[in-house]
Amino acid sequence: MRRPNRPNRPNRSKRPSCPTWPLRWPASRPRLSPGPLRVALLVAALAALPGCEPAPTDSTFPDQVFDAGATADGGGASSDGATTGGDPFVGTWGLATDWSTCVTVGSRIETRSRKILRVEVTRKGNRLLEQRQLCQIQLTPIFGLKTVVPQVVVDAMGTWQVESRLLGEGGEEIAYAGGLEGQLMGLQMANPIYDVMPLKTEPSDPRLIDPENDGNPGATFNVGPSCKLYVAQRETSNLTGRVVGPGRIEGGGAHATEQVVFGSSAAICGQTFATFSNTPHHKFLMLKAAGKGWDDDKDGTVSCAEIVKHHTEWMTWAEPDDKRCPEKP
Ligand SMILES: [Ca+2]
Ligand SMILES: [Ca+2]
Repeated sequence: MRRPNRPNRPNRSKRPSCPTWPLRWPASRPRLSPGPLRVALLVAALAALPGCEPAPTDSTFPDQVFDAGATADGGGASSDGATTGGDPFVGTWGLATDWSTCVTVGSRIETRSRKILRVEVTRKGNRLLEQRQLCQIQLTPIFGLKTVVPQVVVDAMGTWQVESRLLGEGGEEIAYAGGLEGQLMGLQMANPIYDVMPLKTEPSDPRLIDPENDGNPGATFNVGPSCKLYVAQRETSNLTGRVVGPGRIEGGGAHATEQVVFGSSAAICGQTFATFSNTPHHKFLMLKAAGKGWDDDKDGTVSCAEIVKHHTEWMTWAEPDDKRCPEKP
């Protein structure tokens, strides 16, 4: 079933170019087979220095609104804005995803992508209608050098919708089948999951955006202490797991990254290397916010910042271990 979601028009008072994230529901099977994934990284064994990270700015993009007539539960609001006494799945959740990628640079090494998201869940039957927002992303260093995605790039992603399923509710175990999603950095697409990526040779592709307004096509990532990389990136993924307790879902998933590099401030960080998504070693944890004491400012809602601040209380990231990267994918 195709259920196009029409986002509100973005407020264009700040910047002329804004992604709109009209996420359409899949009409055909997803293509997650990644083929030769490539990721750009700095390989020179330079001394590792802290990467810079611009201060966060407000998102210019509006929230999307579900049009499916989803119902909130009938419970009352608790002090932290999460519902109580109603549907155990409805309300605000924190989601931490920990993706494993193997990079071939001579030998294979593992790098991990650690993301913290805020998820607002409503429900219709066994469908969980999730509005997701990326709050923070951290990439583990490669050869001591870290790629930093500036917060302004993260904030420009706005929110998007994912439709997940609960399987076997009422039985002894409930499986969680997370919906397919496409997370875009440095570009917008009519269909973030299925549209073809821009070409490296077409930096004037109108779908590219410039979140940090630096005049370079797409998003600018900081690599190491001083190198800047100009990219458009899509991550396609879905989570698969199980409900392991009240308000707690754990598991792994499928994940693929497509990255188009338009240029770099120095040739040394514009090189690309073969990568593959290390499926057996992905993991995620999704935890409902109700009753956790995350609402530090007592405003009745749990914000991205509050989820980020408290995530270390419940999420343990896997440390990179090259032994997780097999000899052959
Ligand atoms: Ca840019
Ligand atoms: Ca709050």
